[in-house]
Amino acid sequence: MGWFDRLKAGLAKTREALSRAVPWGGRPEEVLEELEMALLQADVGLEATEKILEEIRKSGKKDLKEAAKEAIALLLEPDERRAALRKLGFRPDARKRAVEPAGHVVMVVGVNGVGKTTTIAKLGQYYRNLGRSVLLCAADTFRAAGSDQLALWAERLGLPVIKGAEGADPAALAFDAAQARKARGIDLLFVDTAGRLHTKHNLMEELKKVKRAIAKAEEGEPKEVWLVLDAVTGQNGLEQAKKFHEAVGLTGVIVTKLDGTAKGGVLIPIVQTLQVPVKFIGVGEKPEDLQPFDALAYAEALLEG
Ligand SMILES: Nc1nc2c(ncn2[C@@H]2O[C@H](COP(=O)(O)OP(=O)(O)OP(=O)(O)O)[C@@H](O)[C@H]2O)c(=O)[nH]1
Ligand SMILES: [Mg+2]
Repeated sequence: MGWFDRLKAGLAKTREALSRAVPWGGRPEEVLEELEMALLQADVGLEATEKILEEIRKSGKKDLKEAAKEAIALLLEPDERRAALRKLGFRPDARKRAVEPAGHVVMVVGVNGVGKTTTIAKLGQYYRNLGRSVLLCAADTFRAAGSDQLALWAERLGLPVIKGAEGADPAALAFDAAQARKARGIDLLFVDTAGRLHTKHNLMEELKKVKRAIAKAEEGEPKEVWLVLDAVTGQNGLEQAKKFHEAVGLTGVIVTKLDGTAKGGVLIPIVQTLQVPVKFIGVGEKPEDLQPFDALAYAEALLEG
């Protein structure tokens, strides 16, 4: 299966909910009314839904499906990038372009069970396949199974991993890993973190500490802090996301489990609320099911067929 078919297969539930509900060939006002309902059902949220309808009307396009695709694709970009795309007359088509982390260290955060550890393993494989050297750090030391899980993946993929004993200080471990990366001249370090509930204040404090420790080992790093969100939680994930953003300053979002939900529209309010780009999406459990995010392809996969 090609990557676009995989994306489409992963988004099947959301697409069915969207396209079945909208009579694309009908009267324009009727189409827009049904589209509005369908977008709300797909967890796009009121504000972003209104913006999409406004974009469609403004476009003056007769082909409403095409106009909807472009409007959704634009709203899947943070304001700054969207403005740049519009000014240059580019459609937001970055198809199959690789996602290049800004620096060398990517810290990965998110509440428990969203898919951080498996995503890191998939990222390790993705960048290794692009010819980069990769180091993994299992700074989820709150439970033994957390770091063992990453170590097992690392072994399977043949990637080096730095892990500590259960209960070890995650900040100290991240510090060691950042130093090791520098010393060994490894291209990319991915730091896995624990995902206890965001309502427990100390998780955020712990993550801040991990971030500071990485900066101590390597000035300016981590250049990337990626939040993993589970699409199944839909709009509920947004409040969490804001808390993480406040605590550690996100530079990107990865949305997993899009294959398990009809609420794939939630990416739009995520981007609009955080003003942070989506870097990758997960549309299944296999390594190939983690894909670099492409707004136009995503919009197409939502509305096509
Ligand atoms: N269907 C589906 N399952 C996924 C996807 N990404 C991850 N998973 C599954 O989600 C489950 C939890 O993944 P983990 O990687 O352990 O999650 P975590 O965030 O590290 O969890 P904690 O370490 O407990 O905080 C696993 O069974 C994964 O296979 C996805 O895109 N689609
Ligand atoms: Mg984990």
